[in-house]
Amino acid sequence: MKLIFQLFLLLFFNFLSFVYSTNCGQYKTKSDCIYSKDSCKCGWYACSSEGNPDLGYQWCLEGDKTGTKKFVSITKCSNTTDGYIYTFYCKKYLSNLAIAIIVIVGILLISGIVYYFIKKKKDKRAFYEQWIEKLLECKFIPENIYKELCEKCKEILIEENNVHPIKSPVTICGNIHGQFNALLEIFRIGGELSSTNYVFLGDYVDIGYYSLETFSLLLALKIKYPEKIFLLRGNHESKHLSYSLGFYKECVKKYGSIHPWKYSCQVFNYLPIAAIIDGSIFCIHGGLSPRINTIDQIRGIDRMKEIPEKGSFCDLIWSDPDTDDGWHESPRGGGFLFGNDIILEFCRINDLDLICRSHSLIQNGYEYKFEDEKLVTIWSTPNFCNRAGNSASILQIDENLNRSFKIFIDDFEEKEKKKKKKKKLNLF
Ligand SMILES: [Mn+2]
Repeated sequence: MKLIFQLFLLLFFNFLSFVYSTNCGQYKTKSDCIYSKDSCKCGWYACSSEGNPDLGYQWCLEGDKTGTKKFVSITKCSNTTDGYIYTFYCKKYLSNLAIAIIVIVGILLISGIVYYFIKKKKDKRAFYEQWIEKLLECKFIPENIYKELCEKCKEILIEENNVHPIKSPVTICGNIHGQFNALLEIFRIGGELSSTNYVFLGDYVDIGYYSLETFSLLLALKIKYPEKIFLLRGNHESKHLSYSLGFYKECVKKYGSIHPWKYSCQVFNYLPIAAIIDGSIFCIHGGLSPRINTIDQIRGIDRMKEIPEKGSFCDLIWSDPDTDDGWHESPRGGGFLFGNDIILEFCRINDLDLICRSHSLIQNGYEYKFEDEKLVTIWSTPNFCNRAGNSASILQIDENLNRSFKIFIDDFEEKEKKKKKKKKLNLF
């Protein structure tokens, strides 16, 4: 394909140079030719010394305004050395021909370029598909491919807003923390991408053993389905936490290099802070901030950086709801504890039905913090750390914004044993 494209370019530019360099003769003036238009019956004519200068003949050509020419006669010129106006004819002729050919070549060129890019896009899709196949088997991919995934994902994420708008139906997923089985289970029970979008509330890495595979698969799916998969930022998507809580060590162990961790940290900085579903369900990793009253204020945050230790950006990622009204210091060290009065006020100001967040382990997989059901915590890692014994959940929102939770537990090993033949996961 590349060769055809180059050939097109070559032909096109060769032709252009041919048109502009062609000179059928030295144009002088009409009067240089002894035969004037009146004395010659031709509409256009040319006296050419190229014909046969010794014999003193002139080429006499006839044509009309449409550019059609025909040879009429050869008439003897009395002064053939006095030049010719052959150029006049020749250029006219060429200009029409040139336009026709330029149009044809132009069309071919444009269709060639369009075809080239469509083909390239398809090839790229096929390229990611083969790695997705591998990642679905919980195998990590070569370092150069992982680097490419990160680079490509940054290009997509930079286009997304701090508060990214998402349309229902959508499946909302909480913390995963490198438990790869949990991610596969989410897709199994959540359904195919043709029937639902997915938004993940952050904390993909650290603690579990498969942070790299989990994050890689999410990146690859984000690239393949940028309008279907949405990844928000959790507090673990930071240099500081992912260095000390497992992801860094896992990268070094699996790749023998710190570079994949560095590429990942760059991607972390591009992840959106929040999402809003059909304008009424607000999704965030942690919670609210005393410095933020409106969603518009979140849109103004510069997110392309490490999560700061304090300030509104930090609060949104780190805060937790609490039974006491008002704002209180958080035992986590970052963010705040906020009460139901704060939640109700934020929902009222921003016309929200629900705030969806993760960030806290919930024994039953999800929890409405208060009876009015304006804030829910979703946790998607069953049996956290292989010892918490908790259930996990996802929240599905349909086109009418009806909510339904799907609960799952850590019974993956038993399921595997039961399966005589391993059924391939069909996501799409
Ligand atoms: Mn968290």
